[in-house]
Parts: sequence; C-alpha cells; structure tokens
Amino acid sequence: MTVDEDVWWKNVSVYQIWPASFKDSNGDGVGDIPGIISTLDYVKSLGVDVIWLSPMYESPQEDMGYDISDYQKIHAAYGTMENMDNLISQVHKRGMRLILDLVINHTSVEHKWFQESRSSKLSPKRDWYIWKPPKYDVNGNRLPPNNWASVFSGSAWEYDELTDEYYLHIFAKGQPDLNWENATTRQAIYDEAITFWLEKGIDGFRIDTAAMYSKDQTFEDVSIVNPNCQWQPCISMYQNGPRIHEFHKEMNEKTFSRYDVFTVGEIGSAGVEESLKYVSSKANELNMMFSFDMLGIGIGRPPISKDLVRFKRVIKKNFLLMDEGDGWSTFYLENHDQPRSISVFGDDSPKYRERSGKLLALLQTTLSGTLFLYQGQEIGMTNIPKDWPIECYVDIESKNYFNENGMGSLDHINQLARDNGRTPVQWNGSKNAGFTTGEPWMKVNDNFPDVNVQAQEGDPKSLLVFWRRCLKMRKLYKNYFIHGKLNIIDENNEDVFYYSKQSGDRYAYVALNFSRSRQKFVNHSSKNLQLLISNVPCSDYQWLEPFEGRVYLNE
Ligand code: ISL
Repeated sequence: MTVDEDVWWKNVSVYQIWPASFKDSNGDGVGDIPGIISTLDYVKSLGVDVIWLSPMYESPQEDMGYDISDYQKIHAAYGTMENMDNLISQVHKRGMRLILDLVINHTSVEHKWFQESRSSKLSPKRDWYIWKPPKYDVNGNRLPPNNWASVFSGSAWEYDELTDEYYLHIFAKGQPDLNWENATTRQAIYDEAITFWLEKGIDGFRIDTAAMYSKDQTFEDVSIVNPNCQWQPCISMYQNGPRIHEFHKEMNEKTFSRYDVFTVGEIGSAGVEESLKYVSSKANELNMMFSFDMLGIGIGRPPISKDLVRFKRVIKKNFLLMDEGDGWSTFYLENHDQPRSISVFGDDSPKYRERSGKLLALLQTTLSGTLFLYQGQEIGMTNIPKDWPIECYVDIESKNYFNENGMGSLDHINQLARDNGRTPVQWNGSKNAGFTTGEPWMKVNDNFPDVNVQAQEGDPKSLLVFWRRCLKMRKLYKNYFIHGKLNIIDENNEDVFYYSKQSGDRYAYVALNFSRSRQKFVNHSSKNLQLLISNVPCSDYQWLEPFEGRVYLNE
C-alpha cells in the first residue's frame, strides 16, 4: 500500500451508538446520555477504540435527530450539555475517542436560521435556504417549482403561504436544505456546528449526506422514470454536484485540518474515480467514506449465496480506493438506516443465527478499511419479526411508504425498513430486555430472551465473545487484516468466499462458506496453512460446514 499505515484512524475499530435505543437511565422509555455513560466499560471491553454517536442535538425528532433545531443544545430526552461534557471526558478517560454526527445538508424547520429565513423575502437569512416561486399550470393551479421527489416520498418542495414561495427539502418537510452557495451560510455552519464541538475536544465527525450539498443550480425538471408518479427521483441534481469538492476542501481547511481528528463522509453512490476525489490523501477533503454499493445485496433471499459474486465485486471496488488509489475506506455491514446483517447476509433462524453472525464477524475483521460495528451487531440482533403489524414501525420512511403503497407493502417494509436496526438494544432477559424500566418508545424484538448481552457474557462460545476475539486478532495481525493486499480467489464461486490478505511475501488465507450446504474446502495456496480462528470447532478439514468460516496464516 502506498498509504501511511501508521495514521491512527486507519487502525481503529468504531462502535456506533444510536441514542434513542441504546440504554435508558431514567425510565422514560428513551435511551439517554447517562445511559450511554453507564455502559462505557462494556463498550471498551469489546475492543473498540472510537464511539460514533448519532445525533443527540436538540431536535423535534421528525427524523430521529437528523433534523436539528440547535447545533449547540442537547435533545432534552437525551440529557443536558453537562451530561455531554461528562460523556466526552468519560470516553477519553477510558482511552477511547468520540466522534459525532454532522448533519449540515439541512436543519430542522424549527432552527432559528430557518425561522428567520421564512419570515420575509427581505430577511438577511432568506438566501440561507433554497426558496423558489411557484409554477402555475394552464388552468392557473399552483405547482412546485419542478418535479423533484423527496427521498421520503411526495414532492421535494413545500409551499409556505407567508411569502408565497416553496422551500426545498430533499428529505422530510421538516428538513429544509441549506443553501451552500452562500458563503456566509457556510461559515456559520463551520463555526456553529463544527468548531464549537472540536473546541470541546471531540475526535471527529461522521458527516451525514456528505455528497449532497452542491445542487444543480438550474433547478430544472428531471426526466421521468416513473410515469405513474408526479414526482421523480432527482439524485442526479444533487449527488456529487458541481461545487461539492470545492465545499469539502474549504470545510476541511477551515475546520478539521486544524485539529487531530478524522472525518468519515456518508457518500452513497460514487465510482472509484469520484470516490478518490473525496478520500485521496492528496485531496484534503475527507479521511474515509461510506458507500452504499452493498445495499440491496442479499435482501429478500437469505442466505446470500446467489448474490455472493456481486458482493465480492463490491468489496473489490472498495479495496481499490486503498490499494490502487492513495485513499482510505471503511467496512460496515450495519447502521441505523439498514436492516440487520444476519437477516440480510446470513440466516437469522435459531439454527444458523449465531454461526452466520460469526461468519460475518470473520469477514468484517479480516478486510481492510476502518471497521464500523453497530450497536447490537455484536450480539447478533436480527430484523423485526415478520408478524409485527405496521403500528410497530415508527420510522417516517416506513410510515410514508406504507401510506403510499398499502397493506401489500408490509413484507417489503419488513425486509428493508430502517426500523429493523432501531429496536432497543437487548441487554438481558428481564422485562424490556433491560433497556428501560419504563415503557420503551419502540417495541423490543421478541427474541430478547435468547439474544442478549448478559446471556452471551456468560457463554464462552457466544457471538459476543467471538467478536471480542476477532477484534483483538484484527489488531494483532494488522499488517494482514487492516493493511494487507486483498486477493480474491475463485471469484465466480457462488457459495464460498476465498481470499488472501497479503503482507510482503506472507499472507492470511480466508475461506467463508456463505451457503446453507456443506462445501468442499480448497487450499488455493501452495503452502501449509495454520488455523488462526474458525467459527465451527473441530470440523473436517476437507469440508466447510454451512456458514463455516476459517482464517489461516501461511507462515
Ligand atoms: O436510509 C435511506 C434509505 O432507507 C437513505 O436514503 C438515507 O436517507 C440516506 O442514506 C441519508 O441518510 C442520512 O441522512 C438522512 C437520515 O434520515 C438518515 O438517518 C441518515 O443516515 C437525512 O438526514
């Protein structure tokens, strides 16, 4: 690799905490910051180095905190600024680091900037958001300025009677897009949302929707891809837009580069060349990125076997950013926007849940890129049971989707909904899984008596204990697993994922059976292999059991 292997943020493992569902300390049914503080020894014990905390800022919670009304206040249900200062120091005291979510494509409608902006066309902050006059059809009916659809359904424009104009909201109505063309707005974002927190000593940011700030300024209609809908997907008008790299360079220069911190941008879709513009070490934009290439693979047909070849290609592309480019990347299988990985890439039936979870742990801890683990993933939390009615889904995206598509869409929602990753963390087998002593804001997954932290702590064969071993192994052999060159072997094999991670003339050899059937084990290396770790003890060397994974060293 041409990259500097010793940069600290390449070697860390990150644990994501989504506050509403992590741990409630005061019995109001909502997770909170004191609850997080009470679990820090547990988090540290996993072997992770950094915590990424999803939005804990003041917010009306139309989109679970991704609609911020004040960057410098804490959402009351989560606690106070004093609690937050305490969290920062308690995390540091344990030798870990803390990064926050940076949501600056949009604010909440309740943010004072928006309140001022909407108050009058003459407001000095009018231009801080994107306002356009209505269009009228031949019959004089008022229409939005163009046919762009919001990500969360309906038009991307909302009419405001007060000034007879529409504002743009790529996400919910309560999330108006900031106007990044305005340099004063950008500086206010840097000062209020970024530098304020860097000065408090946090260690970086996960940057929300980081490819979306630069909109195509023509604001023209997009071509019609869904003839039955009035509003059309408009990603081409904002994704990797004309000034996006200029904005990132400026933001980095004026904020992050002045501190010892790292940034990870939620980029979504971008080819290798475009991705490198963000994460090449020469670009001075972001340190690493999340791509969405993996989304959709495996969904609806567990196990992943038939999609395994696609899965391998995505992993190979991700690796190109680090190997042939001079950039860095991430590897994640879950976050708060995704269904649970065992349900998508493994098999969540009681028979294979634990084993396929361990297989995914082996995959994740042997691939390069900064590792991101999501709350509950370490104990194998799974998707929402198929028989839950729509009332149990609370996310704005699921609710809007159901309202537009009706009862027939429930199956689809069950597979894809963000709610799957948002059920409360299962701490023990007592009422509400030990998440709260009150009424949980979101229903706890029915499998908590079997799947919980306490039960797994006491079982040396558990997934939790296995994750700890894997995370330790990743660090111990970081020359292979974090920095080694990836060679995918037998790429068209639809059942087994074989690869090596090479460091100099030595390598680790990995064999992962993603199918529900036994597969012949093939040693593609010319040398003797020494088993480092596997998820099926004492299996037959010649065969890989269903969902068996093994990691060997060749030394
Ligand atoms: O979650 C998605 C689809 O299910 C994505 O389209 C998602 O909206 C997109 O990845 C942007 O996500 C981020 O910004 C959103 C917020 O709702 C997500 O939770 C956040 O991760 C708006 O701030």
